[in-house]
Amino acid sequence: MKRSQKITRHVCPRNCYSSCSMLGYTVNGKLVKVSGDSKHGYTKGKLCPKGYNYLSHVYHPERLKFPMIQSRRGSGEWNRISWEEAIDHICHKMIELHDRYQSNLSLCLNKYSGNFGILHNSVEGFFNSLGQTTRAVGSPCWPSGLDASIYDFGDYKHSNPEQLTYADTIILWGSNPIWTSIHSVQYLYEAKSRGATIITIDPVYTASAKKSDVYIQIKPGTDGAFALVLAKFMYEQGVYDEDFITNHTKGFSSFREYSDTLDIDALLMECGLTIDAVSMIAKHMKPKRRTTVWIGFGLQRNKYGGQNIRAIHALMAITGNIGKKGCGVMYADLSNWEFSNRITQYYSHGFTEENAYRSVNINDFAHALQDTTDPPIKMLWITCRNLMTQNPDQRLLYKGLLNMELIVTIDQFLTPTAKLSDIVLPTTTNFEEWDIVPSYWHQWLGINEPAINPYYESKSDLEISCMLSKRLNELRPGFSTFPYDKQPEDFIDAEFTEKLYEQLGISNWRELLDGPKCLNVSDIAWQDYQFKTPSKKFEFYSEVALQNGKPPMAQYILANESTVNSQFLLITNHGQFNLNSQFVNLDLLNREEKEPIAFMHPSRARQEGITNHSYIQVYNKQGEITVKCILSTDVHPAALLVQAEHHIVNELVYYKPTDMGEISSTYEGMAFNSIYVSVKGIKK
Ligand SMILES: Nc1nc2c(c(=O)[nH]1)N[C@H]1C(S)=C(S)[C@@H](COP(=O)(O)OP(=O)(O)OC[C@H]3O[C@@H](n4cnc5c(=O)[nH]c(N)nc54)[C@H](O)[C@@H]3O)O[C@H]1N2
Ligand SMILES: Nc1nc2c(c(=O)[nH]1)N[C@H]1C(S)=C(S)[C@@H](COP(=O)(O)OP(=O)(O)OC[C@H]3O[C@@H](n4cnc5c(=O)[nH]c(N)nc54)[C@H](O)[C@@H]3O)O[C@H]1N2
Ligand code: SF4
Ligand SMILES: [Mo]
Repeated sequence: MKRSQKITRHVCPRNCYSSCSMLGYTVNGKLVKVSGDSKHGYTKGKLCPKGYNYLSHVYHPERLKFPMIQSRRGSGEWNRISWEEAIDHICHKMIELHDRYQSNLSLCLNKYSGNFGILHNSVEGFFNSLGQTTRAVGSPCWPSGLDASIYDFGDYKHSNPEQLTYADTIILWGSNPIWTSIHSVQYLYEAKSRGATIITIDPVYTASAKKSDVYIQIKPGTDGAFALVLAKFMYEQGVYDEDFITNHTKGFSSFREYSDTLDIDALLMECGLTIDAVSMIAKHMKPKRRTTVWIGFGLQRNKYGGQNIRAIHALMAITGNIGKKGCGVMYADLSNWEFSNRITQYYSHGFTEENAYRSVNINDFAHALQDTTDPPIKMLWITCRNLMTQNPDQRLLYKGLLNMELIVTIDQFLTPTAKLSDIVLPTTTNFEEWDIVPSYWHQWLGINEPAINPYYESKSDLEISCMLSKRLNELRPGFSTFPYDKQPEDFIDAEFTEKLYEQLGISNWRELLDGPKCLNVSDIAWQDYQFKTPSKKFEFYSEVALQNGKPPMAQYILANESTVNSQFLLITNHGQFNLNSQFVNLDLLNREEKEPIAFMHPSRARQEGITNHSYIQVYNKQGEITVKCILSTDVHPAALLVQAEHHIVNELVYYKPTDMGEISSTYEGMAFNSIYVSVKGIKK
């Protein structure tokens, strides 16, 4: 037999900073190797351990092969069905619900982080084509920080990550790139080799902190206090950029008045820090030293995350570290992607972008399932989501799912969420489908072309949308306006605008098959000082915030939580070898601790009578879990660290909104890191 082989281009579509370009090597129809694509100027041919293990993901023995139906929800009695049967069953139910309620509002979509490829937005497109449905919207990742950026800068955008190399001081403020954003680490090292100082401010002595020059172990949630102290201190020491403040900011005098009232000692006490930490940072933020601060998402998954970020922004504005080479705030950037979003715009039945769905809060989904009425939610479409590991209020969520009339989950694996569904549809990976995947961190765009045939009977989210639309229209003409006769390439065609082509320097998206392309946009964010706020300036004082019922300026509310002494703040960080609930089924090398571990500071363990490596019960009003406890000074005494990849941790987490997020994401973020727990030792 003639040996056939080919090399194809791919992008990793995970909810990850890197959006790596990859090459797939296929021999006789089987993917045999995955490598990084050296034509990608940011990821430069390197992948993370998950990326290098994609073969094990694609051919994982537990991958779903066929559509399946469960005889009773949660029974585990699954039967294989054909796609025709599955789609028919689903469509009949949709029509029945429509006729019962005279609308499609009892049908709810919950989609998030599984795959960020643009063709996956076909799911939203299909739902928009039905008239009004119900939709889980918002984001667990970053809403508070996005809104803080909108209040202060008018938009969220940052410099090309390469600019990190020109910084003299880099502050990793609640970010752990060595684990969650590995490709930016090259720039940190490059900066370091040029003499830069790297400072980490984090309640946990993370892998990134360990490689930094200065580490400040801050009490969780108190970053705003620390940033305000720094801002006040710097100003009083004469370290401020008068030109920037005078010409490009609004509300500085109000901010100064507020900062005059601040008691440095009280605020430092709140952070668990001394003036030494302030002087140390101040030393590295002297005039002419270019400072970049990288604000991580973990910091703002906090009750006051948005305010805390506004305080950090204020510090950077006072010191003039904005709009210049090697300076600025790194957080997120989606400002330059000029896609048409055509794939989502199949609105019908008189509905438009403004009213195409009834929204419920993705972070408070358990309550939404319980409380939504008129009509209630009866059917759930879950795609790119693993609710039963990732969401708060697990018990209520479980109850809510049991109350549904039909749950359909689309996934590659029989996840805990899929196990609670009636129908599970197997879906393709990024080696089996077309797609385009932009990044929220860098400006490179890559493409996915199919390397291999879909795994057994898997189909892409796009194909499933088309099948649904076709069958619905057969059963009830006009039910869906989502086009079902187009090819994936047609949808890609429609996504590219002239502006996007121009910025990428290509005339057809197929040129991406020769290698990823980079947007031709300014490397330095806000270099023109044309901020997008109402005043066109950086706003220390934001009227918009005031109108939205928020403090107009970065503020820190002292003793904002009444803490019972024996409680801990539960910190759930993102792991190195997983991506949320994905990849935990891979046996990755060096994965030391599979068993869930709680890390506790020895001083607290002494108080609680807990010994190293013993088992403890962690509990609160929400639930309880049993975990092994390891004593470590790596974690702040106020905190108990259980990595988020240990999914049982969400049994302790209840919905708690952050302070911002409505502008960027419709709803506030989720304060995953502001949950209190107690512990007790157990014998095991
Ligand atoms: N305690 C705690 N909980 C957290 C967090 C935390 O910090 N602490 N972080 C939160 C954050 S930031 C996030 S983003 C959420 C993530 O929560 P989710 O969005 O629910 O999680 P993921 O695990 O990223 O992906 C969900 C599913 O998508 C599937 N999938 C992958 N590719 C595809 C595809 O192409 N099509 C379909 N249909 N499915 C696909 C995966 O197999 C996986 O089962 O978790 C949140 N939960
Ligand atoms: N390897 C890997 N990469 C990922 C993910 C993953 O699960 N694994 N998830 C992806 C997703 S969905 C997201 S949203 C991002 C998340 O990316 P990150 O924001 O980097 O993730 P976290 O680990 O949640 O938080 C980062 C740091 O914030 C610190 N932190 C928590 N609370 C506070 C606080 O109050 N103050 C300060 N100063 N620091 C605090 C934590 O200790 C942690 O070290 O990463 C993406 N990339
Ligand atoms: S998970 Fe992130 S770093 Fe790893 S291959 Fe995918 S995009 Fe790259
Ligand atoms: Mo996230």
